[in-house]
Amino acid sequence: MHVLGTAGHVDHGKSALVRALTGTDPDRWIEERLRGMTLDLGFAHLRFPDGVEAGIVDVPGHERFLHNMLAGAAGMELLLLVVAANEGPKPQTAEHLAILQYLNVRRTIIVLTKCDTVSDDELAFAQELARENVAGTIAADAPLACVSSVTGAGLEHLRALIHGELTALPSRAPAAPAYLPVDRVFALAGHGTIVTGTLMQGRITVGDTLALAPAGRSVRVRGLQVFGEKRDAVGGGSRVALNLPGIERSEIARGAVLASPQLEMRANLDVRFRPLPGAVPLLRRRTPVRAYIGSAEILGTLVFGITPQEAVETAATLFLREPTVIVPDAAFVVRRLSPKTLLGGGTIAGTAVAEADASTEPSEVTAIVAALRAAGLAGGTAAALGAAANVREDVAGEVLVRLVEDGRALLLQKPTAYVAADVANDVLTRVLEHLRAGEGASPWRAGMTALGLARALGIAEPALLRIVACAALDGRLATRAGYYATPEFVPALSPEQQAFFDRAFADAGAEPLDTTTFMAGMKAAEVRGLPQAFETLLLSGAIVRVADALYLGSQIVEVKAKLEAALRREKRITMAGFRDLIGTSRKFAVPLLEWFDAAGVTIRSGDYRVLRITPPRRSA
Ligand SMILES: Nc1nc2c(ncn2[C@@H]2O[C@H](COP(=O)(O)OP(=O)(O)OP(=O)(O)O)[C@@H](O)[C@H]2O)c(=O)[nH]1
Ligand SMILES: [Mg+2]
Repeated sequence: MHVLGTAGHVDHGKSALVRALTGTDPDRWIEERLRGMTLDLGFAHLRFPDGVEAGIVDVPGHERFLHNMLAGAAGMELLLLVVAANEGPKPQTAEHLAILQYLNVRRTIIVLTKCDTVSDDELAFAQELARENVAGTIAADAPLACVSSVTGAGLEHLRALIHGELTALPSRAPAAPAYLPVDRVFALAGHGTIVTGTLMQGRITVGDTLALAPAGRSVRVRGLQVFGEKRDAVGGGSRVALNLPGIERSEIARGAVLASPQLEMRANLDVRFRPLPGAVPLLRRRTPVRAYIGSAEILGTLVFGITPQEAVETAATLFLREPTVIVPDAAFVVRRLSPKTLLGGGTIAGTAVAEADASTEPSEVTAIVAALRAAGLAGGTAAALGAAANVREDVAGEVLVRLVEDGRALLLQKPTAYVAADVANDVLTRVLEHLRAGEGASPWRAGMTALGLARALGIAEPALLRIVACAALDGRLATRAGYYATPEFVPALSPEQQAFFDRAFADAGAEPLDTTTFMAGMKAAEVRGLPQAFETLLLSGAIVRVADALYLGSQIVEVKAKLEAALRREKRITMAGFRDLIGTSRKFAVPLLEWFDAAGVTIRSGDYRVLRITPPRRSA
């Protein structure tokens, strides 16, 4: 479905035209009918016999109500630019056009109204005038219809034009997250709070949970209606009424947004801004503005790096006083605080705009790939990448799973995030190069820690850690006790290092080495890389540290074998029994048995140790 909107100067016959086309008077308020003037947005339903339909948003033409016009303007895709044939284009004809050029209008039809009040010559002149006035605007090449809402003349021709344009409009991104700016809120006795708006993109189904901005709470959709008809689900471009239980009328107002929870609220926005030519002299480096986004008017400040001197697109930041939910590439318009002069508008920079390349992939895949690249090493969840790519979370999830299967994305853990494979691979290539260089220079080292690698490569440790952990899982890196190495790497001690350790243990004989004395000896020895080599021996189990004592791995294996044999024989053993069994002193026996307890070999039971029957813990 699509939304058709009116625009044009006050009293030019917009509402009368809507009534003539649909039978519905868009002027809902008694005050409007009494004054014969539209004050706020009006709505109507246009339906053709073949089922083609559209929602109509009728706007006020009076400049005092421009804020209301702005609240309804963002939803329009097909514009009826209304010009009274007897008056010709007037200030708000131009102002409405200026606003709508920044928004989402795709097609325009120029409608000359009140044709019954002018002569043929005057009508021909009015057509010429209208054409001249829209030159260079979004209405430049628009078809033109002359109608009278009073006599009905020309209405059939206009209907045919509208029908043609509606059927030619592309459907509104169904795979995008739901985004509905609220334009009306009211309470209905027995039903609670009802809100209406134009569903700009995505789908809403009864029972959905949506996030309400700026309130920052979630709401459940109890019921849906499109122009008085109950629906189970609605798609983009529909005029929707939602029944929201548990929300007070006072908690929600025009300008609020109901959106898929994956879309986040933001208050600082990078924008591409194009000023109106006349507004250029009004711009300052920091310009206070009223920003119009969706149906909202939010006060904020537009900040330029370089203040524009011409009416060309420039990058800027829009700081909003209140956050709102935004979809990528959302359109906005800004006015001056006071007087409320229209300054210009543009789009809010999406995180990822897929390049329009010749790729044959579905647009959501290209958009997600672009979002992945933009997210860099930190990557993102399906929800976040989907939000950046303007793709619904579940669709984004499916696309990402396929990208992982195709090797184009990696799924990292803690926290879960998808990262572009080429981004991760670049890092991994650098990691492997760095490791290989280190392994060549100091082959006695067990490897490098993630922190060491992160510092050496100038990459944040959390991001790097998740990449190397993922590479370790699929075997592209080896890891042991927090050290990373190339998969084929086996550490090797230098002959001097090997000699040092051999001598130390040979000197000690059957006794274990005292750690403190050993460390001091290592320091004094002046053999290069000894502490790292020692670490490597500890990691490989060639040396085992038990409390303050150092054993050779082979010694521990021997003691363990004796202990297990004795326990199988005797079922249990005391500390004294163990001491005698291995012929050592109590000083070494106590920590050794505790070490075997911790290693899952033995278990303590009163004064005795018994064999642990449950499968041993991995720490052995
Ligand atoms: N003769 C004639 N009068 C018309 C026609 N269309 C509108 N009018 C009259 O023009 C006046 C203004 O019409 P509206 O439809 O209220 O104008 P509008 O553009 O909606 O005005 P605002 O919403 O206040 O900007 C009314 O008195 C209508 O009856 C038409 O085609 N022919
Ligand atoms: Mg009106």
